[in-house]
Amino acid sequence: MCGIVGAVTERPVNKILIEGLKRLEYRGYDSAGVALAQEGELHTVKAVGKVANLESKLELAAVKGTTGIAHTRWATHGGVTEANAHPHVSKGQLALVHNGIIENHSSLREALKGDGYEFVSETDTEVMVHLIHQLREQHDSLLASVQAAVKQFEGAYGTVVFDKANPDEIIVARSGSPLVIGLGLGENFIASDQLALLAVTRRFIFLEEGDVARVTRESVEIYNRTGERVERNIIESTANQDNTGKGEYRHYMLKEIYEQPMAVRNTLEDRLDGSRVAVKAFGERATEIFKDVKHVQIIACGTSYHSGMVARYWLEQFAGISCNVEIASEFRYRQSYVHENSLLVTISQSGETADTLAALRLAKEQGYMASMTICNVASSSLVRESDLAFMTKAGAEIGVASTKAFTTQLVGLLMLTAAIAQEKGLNAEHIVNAVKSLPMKLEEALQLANGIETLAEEFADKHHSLFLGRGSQYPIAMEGALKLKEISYIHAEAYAAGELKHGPLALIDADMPIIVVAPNNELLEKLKSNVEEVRARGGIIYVFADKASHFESDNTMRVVRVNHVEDIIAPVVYTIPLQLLSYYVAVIKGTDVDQPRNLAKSVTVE
Ligand code: HGA
Repeated sequence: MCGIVGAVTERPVNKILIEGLKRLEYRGYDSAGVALAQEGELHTVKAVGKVANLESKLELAAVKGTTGIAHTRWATHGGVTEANAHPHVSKGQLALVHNGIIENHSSLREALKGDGYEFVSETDTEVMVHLIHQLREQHDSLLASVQAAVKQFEGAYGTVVFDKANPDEIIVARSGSPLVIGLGLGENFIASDQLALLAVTRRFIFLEEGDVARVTRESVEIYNRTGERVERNIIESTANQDNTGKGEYRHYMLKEIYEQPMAVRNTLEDRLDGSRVAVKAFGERATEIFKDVKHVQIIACGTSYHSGMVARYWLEQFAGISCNVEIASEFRYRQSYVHENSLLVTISQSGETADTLAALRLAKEQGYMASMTICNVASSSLVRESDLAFMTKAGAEIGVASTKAFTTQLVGLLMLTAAIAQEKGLNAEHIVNAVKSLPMKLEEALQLANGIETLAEEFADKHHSLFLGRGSQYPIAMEGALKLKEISYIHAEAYAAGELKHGPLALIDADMPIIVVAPNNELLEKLKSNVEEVRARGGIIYVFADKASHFESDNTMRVVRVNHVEDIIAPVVYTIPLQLLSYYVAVIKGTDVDQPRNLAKSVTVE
């Protein structure tokens, strides 16, 4: 979500800030801005749209500074306008950027207005800078006024602020939104993600919840939520900064679809030991935890939630263990029942998903036997705060619509199923053997691309669509529908095929394409009956079916034949044609495939 970059150096920071914002830009933003301190003056430059717009304006403005903060915004409060873009300024003195939501902004705003503060934006953020400014008069340092201000903020924030009168220091505070300090030589940096700073440093301090820090060129002082001075570990980053090119591909999303066989191969590497899963891939305590676990509670959002839903079928069938799956934003606000010896599993590409992280923190107080995360970013909050972690090795995913992160999450969940089965003395060899064939099966599925591209033309003028699946393919139908709506803006819903007659059948007509995921398994005959129910009502059907499943193309049905795969890995393989379908429909419709409207990657607000 919002990207933050800050720098306190002896050299001009413009390039560092813009370069940092660009590294985060792929996640999808709506506006951007910088504030620079130069010879006692505070300069802010803002622009709606891409970072390149800000870059041009900044060049024209010809302002420079050796201390500066910058921000890319994904609006939560207030429209996409220059006035609402960050940084926000108080009395021409303090400049502040913020990631998160201040929930009590209305009451703070009223009080501050009463005290004579003038508001120029509709954002929740603006109250922060005015309150810090007001408290500055009662405290002897900016640090102390930020420490006092955060006590009044309800909600979530990663925030960075400086005073033009003392540009040698930047104050940062974190609660609910990530912030990292990058350490240089005689210069220091701040960002919402280490990716923004890889061009300037590899040494990072990840702030913890409630931390407030004072960052100068020479020093970093960190105070915890009770105001005590604390030391935090310095982490040497191994993150890769140069996999951001599109190569021969027209879009990142297409590149990432094609990277899936490799991403799965990387995710499996060193994690298998003959026909067993190497349980240590989950962490030191995995064997002990998996032996005792009696229930798995999965928590996730969006695409990750769909991978969790597939895992429920796997865990109950192959590991003989009960499993619930819940959307994080629901789980965190209800009183749920904690089963005996229950393992909490969170799933998130970025490891910073605000709702999922909040759910993990809540669950820690509720008596789960242990927590585990399936995640793609080793330095993320979810990984740091969980007892166990299985790292997917998808590599950087740039397209906002998730592809390779999803399929590698599925691999992680298959490995979890096998590992728990193994530790409970069940035979998991068939799972491991099937998993080993996945990269090849994914390569085969990618060969369907040309046929799907042609098929996609029939969707270009459609406004609604329905995806159907049964069993573990039902969540794959949900993921297919999500992908289509995310990038082509066609309304898409998914149903378990058996549910059709309970309502959605009323929607069927020739303008509503029905996409069916039909591997050759014991549910195929049931699924065929559901397909006939649609045909009888004039629906046009697009079936992704096993070669041996005897669906035939005719004027009401288009069949895409998928090579036979073992049922256990079929959800992973059938994901590929659905991703390709969404991609080609979006290309035909001319949408912004990699940065679809209104969406952002790494969802750090709730
Ligand atoms: N609430 C602030 C910041 C939004 C944000 O963090 N997005 O990721 C605003 O709307 O400006």
